[in-house]
Amino acid sequence: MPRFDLINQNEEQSKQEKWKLSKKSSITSDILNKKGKIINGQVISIIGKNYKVQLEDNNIIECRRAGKITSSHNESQLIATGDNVQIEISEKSFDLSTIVKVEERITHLSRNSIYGDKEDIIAANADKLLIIVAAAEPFFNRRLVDRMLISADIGGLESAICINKIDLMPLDFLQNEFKIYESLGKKVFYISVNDNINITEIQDFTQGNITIFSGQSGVGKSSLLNVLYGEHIQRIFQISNRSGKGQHTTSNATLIKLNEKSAIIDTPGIREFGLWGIEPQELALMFDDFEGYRENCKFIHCTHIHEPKCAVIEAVEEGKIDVQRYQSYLNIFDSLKK
Ligand SMILES: Nc1nc2c(ncn2[C@@H]2O[C@H](COP(=O)(O)OP(=O)(O)O)[C@@H](O)[C@H]2O)c(=O)[nH]1
Ligand SMILES: [Mg+2]
Ligand SMILES: [Zn+2]
Repeated sequence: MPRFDLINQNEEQSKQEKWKLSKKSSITSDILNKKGKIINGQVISIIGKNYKVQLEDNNIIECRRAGKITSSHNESQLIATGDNVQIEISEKSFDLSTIVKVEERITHLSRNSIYGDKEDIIAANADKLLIIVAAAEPFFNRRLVDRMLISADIGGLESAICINKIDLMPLDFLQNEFKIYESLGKKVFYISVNDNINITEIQDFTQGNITIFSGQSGVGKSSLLNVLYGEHIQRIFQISNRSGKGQHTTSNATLIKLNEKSAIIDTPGIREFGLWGIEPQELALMFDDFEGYRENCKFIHCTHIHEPKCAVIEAVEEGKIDVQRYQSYLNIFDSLKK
């Protein structure tokens, strides 16, 4: 199977080695000339109060935020994985370098924090969200898929669905379950990591952009990343996960740069996905399949839940709107009221 160009990552590691050495010896690299200067980078992971930042030259440094920081984001969501930042390289030691500015986010994937009613930015500045589910073990949860699709729309991300473990279920059953998403213009990939089916489609999808991989635990996310990008990257994951253990992190998404243009953002297994950034009365507008009906309800402020002469409910009853999509609507509407 063809692999992504991992040379950068290798280079980066050896650069880091050199760099460590440079603290002890007189070996110099480009970065050494940058002490005291401001340079651009991207946050690749957050470990407690520390941020791993990949600099323009691909060096990775671990740093803290400056006491005074320029940003348009609020305090609780000041810095997220994927953020483009400016770093002031410390005169004394690279580890004392600080983030002095966070650039405006182009896109974001966020949810309602599991720690209370606030926004949890999972990742910033990705292009795409790949929602990974399993045909079985665990059986896919379409409620979760619908939530994630909406979250991608809110945050400005292109989204697609990847169904793994198709070796465990009849394909026509799966296609029947997911054809609604194809009719909504979403790409739906049917893959099996175990049987090596359609893996290259995922590779093509991720090529040339930043893609967030997200899904419940057990769906085969690690297996997929492993066949796609090799054990090499897996190792990087494990290292960054290990160092993050036992620390309180609001987001431990990890950005892995594959080449100049492509990166993957790996996210921890998702159990719940509360939506953030949407009001209950806006929700129906996020369901493209309700279009053509939601405008025709008797009441202008129809919530499509209990009102008489609701064109959406009628369409559900007539089988014109997928009943499971409507269930997701009810389910999300209810969660947004709280
Ligand atoms: N039958 C089947 N099992 C798979 C497939 N892909 C992964 N698995 C298995 O699913 C389990 C969970 O996989 P893992 O990659 O750890 O899932 P993650 O929690 O999403 O990272 C492992 O036992 C894998 O061997 C597949 O295509 N078919
Ligand atoms: Mg895993
Ligand atoms: Zn209605």
